[in-house]
Amino acid sequence: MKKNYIAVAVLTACMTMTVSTSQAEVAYTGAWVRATAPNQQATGAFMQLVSKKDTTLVAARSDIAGIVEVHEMKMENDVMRMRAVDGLRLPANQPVELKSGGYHLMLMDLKKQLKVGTEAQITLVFKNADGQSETVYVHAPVALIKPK
Ligand SMILES: [Cu+2]
Repeated sequence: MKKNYIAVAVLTACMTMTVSTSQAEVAYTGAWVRATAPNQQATGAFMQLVSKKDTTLVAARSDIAGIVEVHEMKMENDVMRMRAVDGLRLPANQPVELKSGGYHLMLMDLKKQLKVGTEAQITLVFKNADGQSETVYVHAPVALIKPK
């Protein structure tokens, strides 16, 4: 009797794992957050995102920042400008790079200094064309330059 119970528990665990794997459409690699000086209010977060299906990054948040926005950096009349974009589209299977000088996540209203060697957590919310949303929890090391 006890043996059966364990078998069922293992089976249930496997099923749960299968379900969550099949739902994961978005993956990230190479995430990092730029370290800050004391009292610095904002910094950037960078990574590569790829989705199995067309989807859009619709929201981002983090415990360490009051506001997290998707920014685009562009040269305009010889001046580098940043502006917030409403949603970042991820076409199926096409990696999108969030990097210095291009798209990036802007962490503003920082609640603490981000020190090298620590880790920042950022939550990303995606919505695909079918209206399904997916939440991705990003663990990003804090560094001065892009880690290798
Ligand atoms: Cu920015």
